[in-house]
Amino acid sequence: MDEVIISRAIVESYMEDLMEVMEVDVAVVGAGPSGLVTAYYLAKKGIKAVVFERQLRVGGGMSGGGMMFNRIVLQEEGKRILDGFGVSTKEYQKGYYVADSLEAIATICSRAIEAGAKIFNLISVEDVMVRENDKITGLVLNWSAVSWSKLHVDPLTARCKVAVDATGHDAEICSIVARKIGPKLRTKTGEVMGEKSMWAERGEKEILKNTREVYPGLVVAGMTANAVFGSPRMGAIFGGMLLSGKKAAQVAIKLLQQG
Ligand code: 48H
Repeated sequence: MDEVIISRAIVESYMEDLMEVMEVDVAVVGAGPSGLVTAYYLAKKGIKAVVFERQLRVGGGMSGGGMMFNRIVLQEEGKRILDGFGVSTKEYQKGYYVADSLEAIATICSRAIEAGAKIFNLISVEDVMVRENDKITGLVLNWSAVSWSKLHVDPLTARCKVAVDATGHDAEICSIVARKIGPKLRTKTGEVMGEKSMWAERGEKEILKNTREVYPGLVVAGMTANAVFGSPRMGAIFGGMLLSGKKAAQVAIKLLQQG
């Protein structure tokens, strides 16, 4: 066993992938359920997609299920998405299905990578790249450890044709855009409107309408979509996150086709 060979293998293989994603079709921020589903549906269509995740682990809020009971609930349409991934679900009552949140997230992540998506953990997106036509043209990256250590280290960048904000409740990328570029999001106020209190039925219904291009070159997915457009939260029902991820991929594909 040669430790240096092991080290070289890790560094070379990682760098190869990192170099590869410096220019992609779609860059997704956040490896929660919506971001991973988006990446899967893009990769399945042969689109070059990358996901940057701040944390050590993937899965965002899904792994914790509801209040740390690692189970999620899905309605019929959400269950069908999990069926497609081969994740088992159990009917609890008519129209309510329950699944193991760890099985769900592990499977979706594995299928996304298998389909060709690249996923990088421990990298935070701290800004966006823009050009004269006010279009998002890339993401600004740094090691999460840099911000956690409160170090001042300048970032690197990755170019993309479309970016997807799947950062969850905080809608981080949209907030950066509204703060740095101006209140130009396609919301009523131009700003991130802020998520509203729990109303599962409405939250789940509105998330699909909210999953769209919110700024040239920037699509919102998952909880971010509701936070940006001022729709309610929905608790531990996860169908909306999966359906939103699928729709975000479709929106991104349309944008790529339009050039
Ligand atoms: C890199 C980042 C950055 C950054 C954040 O929170 P998530 O699970 O998001 P969704 O929208 O896929 O799923 C939401 C769901 O988990 C949830 O919270 C629900 C349904 N809540 C309902 C309710 O009522 O509370 O994942 C977002 C991911 C996380 O892993 C973050 O670490 C990551 O994005 N992230 N990664 N750069 N700047 N910001």
